[in-house]
Amino acid sequence: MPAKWEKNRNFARNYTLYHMEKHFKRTTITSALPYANGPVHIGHLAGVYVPADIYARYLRLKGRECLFIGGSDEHGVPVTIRARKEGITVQEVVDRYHNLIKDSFERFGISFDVYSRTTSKTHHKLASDFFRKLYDDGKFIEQVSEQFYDEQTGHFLTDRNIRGECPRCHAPEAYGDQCEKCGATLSPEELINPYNAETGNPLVKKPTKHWYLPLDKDQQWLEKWILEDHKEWRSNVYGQCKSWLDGGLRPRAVTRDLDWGIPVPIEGAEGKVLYVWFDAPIGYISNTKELCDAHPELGPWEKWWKDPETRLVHFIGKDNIVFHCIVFPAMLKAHGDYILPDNVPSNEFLNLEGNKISTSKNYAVWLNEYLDELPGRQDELRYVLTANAPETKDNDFTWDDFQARCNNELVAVYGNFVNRALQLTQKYYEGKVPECGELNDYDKETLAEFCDVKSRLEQLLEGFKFREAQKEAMNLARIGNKYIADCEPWKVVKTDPERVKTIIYLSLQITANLAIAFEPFLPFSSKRLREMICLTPTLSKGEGESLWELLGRTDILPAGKQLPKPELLFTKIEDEVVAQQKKKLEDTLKANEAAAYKAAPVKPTVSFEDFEKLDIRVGLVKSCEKVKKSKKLLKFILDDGSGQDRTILSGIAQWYEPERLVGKHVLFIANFAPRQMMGEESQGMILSAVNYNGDLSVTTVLDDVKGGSQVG
Ligand code: B3M
Ligand code: ZN
Repeated sequence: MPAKWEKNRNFARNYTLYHMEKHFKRTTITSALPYANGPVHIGHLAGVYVPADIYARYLRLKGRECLFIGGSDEHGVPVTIRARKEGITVQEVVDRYHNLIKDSFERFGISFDVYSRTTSKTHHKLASDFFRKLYDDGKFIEQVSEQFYDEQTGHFLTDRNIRGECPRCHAPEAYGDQCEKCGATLSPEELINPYNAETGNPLVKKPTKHWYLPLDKDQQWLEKWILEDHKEWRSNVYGQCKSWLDGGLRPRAVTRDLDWGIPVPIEGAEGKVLYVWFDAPIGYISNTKELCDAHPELGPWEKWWKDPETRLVHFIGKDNIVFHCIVFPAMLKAHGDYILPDNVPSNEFLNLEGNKISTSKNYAVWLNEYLDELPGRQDELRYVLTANAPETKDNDFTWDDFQARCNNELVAVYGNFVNRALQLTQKYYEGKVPECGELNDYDKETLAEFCDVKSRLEQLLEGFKFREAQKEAMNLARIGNKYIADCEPWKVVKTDPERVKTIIYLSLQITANLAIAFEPFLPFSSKRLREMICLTPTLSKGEGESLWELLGRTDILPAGKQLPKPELLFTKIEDEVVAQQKKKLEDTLKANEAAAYKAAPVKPTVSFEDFEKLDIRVGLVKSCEKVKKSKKLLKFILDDGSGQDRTILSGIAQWYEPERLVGKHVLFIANFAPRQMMGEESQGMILSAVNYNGDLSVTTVLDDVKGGSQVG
């Protein structure tokens, strides 16, 4: 084995051993609790759930003790907004979306050990007790402050419900916490002319009492804990934390004036609830408790949250960094007994066809719709989302890229190699794994290329570099493809059949390696492939050895093993599918544009006399054709009732095939000063309506009238 590989292997082993096995016995993996105010979309998947699932599957494959905790976030303002929009109760909203989200995660193979919800009894009690303990221990400060209040509805407003002009870019409808136009983080005080986002009512300030977590007191230990002890965190996470810390932490309110949420469990707090960002992360703990209570074999829930030998890892999106790295750790520390996160791998955002994904604007690829419209294609989406994961910067999902990656990588590289290896096994050996002969130099070279795949994958996965890790797995298929193409067994079989046995034997071993290597990333196809090569965990050699341990070996499938008839692992994504999906998004954009359209302000008043100066008439289109050398102009010949043809040129070629207009009645200005255009005289102007998006639509009359009729 080349020395270079040996070094890599040792490094990876040491790293793994050092970080995982020495320090931690088990891992609690959490993934951000999605708001139950809409279905989950590919942005959520790429940012949080796919990487978290890869990690959980990997740890399980390695036989490591871990729990993967998920659930819906059912409090907060977004669900209440949705309820008002849809005209149903908040409970109905959260029931609907919780079930939809849970079901689609399951269908997509996100392998949560538990997926519960923050409206559960367990959670209400735990979150309430958590707050009460901090309160009893004097960890909060009480403060009366002036908050925005809508006198007409009698409600205090949360940041998200306040809108107004952005002080930075002057967009008219910035939110109280953020401007979607320029991305600035805002506080409602900064907005110019704040108003209630839903009623449009202007707001006044009114005093109200709330409980605050005095984060300023946590500044010091947080600085040490993050900036010194966790330099290994991703640079985007570390950087955001540093800028929060550099800016100096301030007390944060953990209660709100709202009627939806967990009531603040102290006297004198009627009408107030826990702030959603106070209760939601506690949801991770509640959901773990629910799971462990139902499965005593997992041990008491405290083992997963309070034992220093447990490693806590939060998978989140970048807008959640401050809550998971600063606020929640401060809460856990204030409570005492709890462990703190060891890592918080957060991704950046995924855009869609160059635009921002938006739940409120319905612009997304929704997981439930994807599953319905592209059935059985879970791994294709998982593959593309990981290949394109926004790990270090925002990334773009496009359907063309989706198709290209599926067809050129999954089908043409991975699927093709596996299919060749399995088909040749059927063809030459009736599906039996052949004996391996003596290896030649090329065989050895090929083996050397992947003998360290396990340590390379481990190193990348332990470092949360899922994109690179998946590439590594795909590289194995490239090695296999090249090997089989270079060895040309279909030719060699005529001259040296013994040699072919070795080629196929090794190809099958690479196939087995692929099934294992892709297992965390593409669980559906890995399972199918394992069935095709009869590779079940029971086949692994040695007691208690996990499937993962076989990775990199070349004796996984024993000679003589009978394999069933193979089927294709992947099939192409057809052009129609892509076209349909693209059209759907374009339609949404159009609908949003139309919905956002506001008619231009009305021009200054004109007198009847002024109006009468215009001679608007109906013309019957006798002929219509494109003007040569012009992309814009159509040339009309009109019957204007005068007995003579009238020629008018109009810039609407982009919107009409000329034939469509022949025989139609159009409105035109008859006394418009004649103009020379492209060497022709245009005698008037045809009237068109300008749609919200700039499209032109020619005006006409409802009934048949004679050419030359006046309009007025
Ligand atoms: N529901 C925010 C979000 O979906 C929030 C995450 C909670 S994690 C405790 O962006
Ligand atoms: Zn702005």
